[in-house]
Amino acid sequence: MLLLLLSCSSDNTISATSRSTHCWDLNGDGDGDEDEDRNDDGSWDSSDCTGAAGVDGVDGVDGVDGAAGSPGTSGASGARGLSCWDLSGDGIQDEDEDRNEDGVWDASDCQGSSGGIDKGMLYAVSGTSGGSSSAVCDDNDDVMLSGGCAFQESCIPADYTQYPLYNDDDSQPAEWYCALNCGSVIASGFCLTVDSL
Ligand SMILES: [Ca+2]
Ligand SMILES: [Ca+2]
Ligand SMILES: [Ca+2]
Ligand SMILES: [Ca+2]
Repeated sequence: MLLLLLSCSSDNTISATSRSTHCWDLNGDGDGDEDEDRNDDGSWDSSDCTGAAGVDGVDGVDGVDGAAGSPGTSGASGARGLSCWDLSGDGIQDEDEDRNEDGVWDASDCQGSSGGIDKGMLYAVSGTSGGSSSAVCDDNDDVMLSGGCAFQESCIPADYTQYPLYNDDDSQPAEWYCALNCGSVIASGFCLTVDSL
């Protein structure tokens, strides 16, 4: 594009001067000078009119949080746990896992092994009269008998005395002494572990 400049001389004659207004023509001489081909592509056009880079803009404000997502789907079920009786952990009812030998594999088979003498349990007793006598171990692991001694059928106890022996002596097996009108008898009990029987 050419800009036509008109001026009047003192003698009222009009002269015209042309001047380049190409945006790339930095020195306004109408020629495409080498330093005016800013992008070095051999052409002088509007693509050479790029100005200096602007300053960085100001950061925008943070946006608002998005809505919560929907819950995920449930996970797959875990593997089935082991039964307490399944000592081998194979899920099979092995014979030795039926600890109480009742043909059922359940929580009653989950007893731990005996840790020795159990308080209050009697493991062996002799000389008592069965159902009429009973015996337990006391806290000192001494046998406490009750119900008297065993009687022979020919010896009906019209009168007898009885008292425990060694109930407080850990070094002696506890006994139950019975003095009958036809003699005397000693019932003995022992607090033992099951493995000792
Ligand atoms: Ca020029
Ligand atoms: Ca160019
Ligand atoms: Ca098993
Ligand atoms: Ca069982």
